[in-house]
Amino acid sequence: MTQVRRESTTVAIVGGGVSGLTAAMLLRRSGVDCVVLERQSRGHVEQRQRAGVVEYRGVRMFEQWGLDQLLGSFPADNTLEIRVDGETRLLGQDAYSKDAIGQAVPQQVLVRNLIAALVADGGDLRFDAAGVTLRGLDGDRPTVGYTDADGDAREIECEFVAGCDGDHGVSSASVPDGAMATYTFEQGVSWLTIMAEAPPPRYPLMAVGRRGYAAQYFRGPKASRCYLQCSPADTPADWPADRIWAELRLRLHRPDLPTGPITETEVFPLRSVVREPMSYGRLYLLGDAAHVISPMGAKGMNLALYDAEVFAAAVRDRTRDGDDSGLRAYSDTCLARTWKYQEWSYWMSEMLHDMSGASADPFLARLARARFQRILDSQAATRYWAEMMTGLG
Ligand code: FAS
Repeated sequence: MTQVRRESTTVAIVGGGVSGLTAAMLLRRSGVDCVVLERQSRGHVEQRQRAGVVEYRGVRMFEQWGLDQLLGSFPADNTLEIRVDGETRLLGQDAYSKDAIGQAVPQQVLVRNLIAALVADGGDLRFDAAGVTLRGLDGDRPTVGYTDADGDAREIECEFVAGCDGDHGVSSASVPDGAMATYTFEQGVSWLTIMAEAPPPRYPLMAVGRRGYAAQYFRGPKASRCYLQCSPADTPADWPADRIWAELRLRLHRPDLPTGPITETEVFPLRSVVREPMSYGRLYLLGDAAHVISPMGAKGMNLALYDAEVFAAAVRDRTRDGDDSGLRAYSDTCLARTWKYQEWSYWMSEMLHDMSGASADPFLARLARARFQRILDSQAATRYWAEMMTGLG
């Protein structure tokens, strides 16, 4: 009979990505015990490249919790360059406020810094945790079972479970049928996503035109994340390096575009998912476990950071003051923000793709250009755009 090692804590966190690690850091800062279970190795999690911008609201959050050193010293993210048929237009977030400046922070760097800070602080992070199972979520003391890196069966009894394990994780799958609604939207557009050891542009760069949408962003002094709108039927094999650079030069209108080794390519369909409510019994879903958003507005990581702060503050108030109002409001609070940014990302994505001919309807293409022109011409529209970019919307 397999011996199960049992223990208990206040919060069991499933998933050691940006939402799980941030929640763990804020909980520890609040004096709340927690254990993080991550199925991948530390090395894998620390090198996985994803998002690249922490919006102003997120920068301010790290400052308020005395953790701003975890953001590193990367450049401010204040201005976006959009090239429309090769013509440059600059959009500044200072249209909303001169001080509300975000920061370019490669997600894997923030993850690495969070792990190092948690370990240094005595945090309980367990990598290579296999076969995680959740039981008793509708009771007062749920348990999380898993097999540790040595192959031993373990069980953690806790007060709350934070499901931070992404869109395909075990947490959302552990919610009984009918207890949660899942809203999905397939945008019908796919992107080739490229990581390259090539110098980034001066400003985050998007380009629209008849060849399709393209973008290039900072991911390090010598690293760029690029996107190329492509056919949903495409695979990375259809995009050898020469073709990628040739297409980027054309769409970004940068004939002198410096190139470099391409380290990663993937074709993914733009899709959005929202799970409602974002909690079930003692299980709370954070980040991509609750919502997936198109990378167009750079809000994926930022929504995950927001959920982590709302959850940590709610658990702190419950364990310290016996006040569970934050936990009861957790789902509504985070869903209100999630839908607001889903709507904004859809608005941006529809506009920029229709300007690039994604919709075969020339009337819609002109509507999209009129919408973009309004952002440039109308102070109110520029201010709305900047407000959403800062995350203060
Ligand atoms: P994560 O997916 O980051 O972390 C979940 C963690 O849970 C993972 O470490 C996983 O290994 C672990 N896990 C899963 N199942 C488990 C189990 N059963 N047991 C234990 N652990 C388990 N957003 C942008 O804004 N801009 C971008 O450019 C951008 N690029 C992206 C590129 C890709 C390929 C992807 C997938 C997402 C991208 N995003 C981007 C969105 C991204 O930033 C997510 O929103 C963000 O990673 C969400 O963070 P988490 O919720 O922590 O989920």
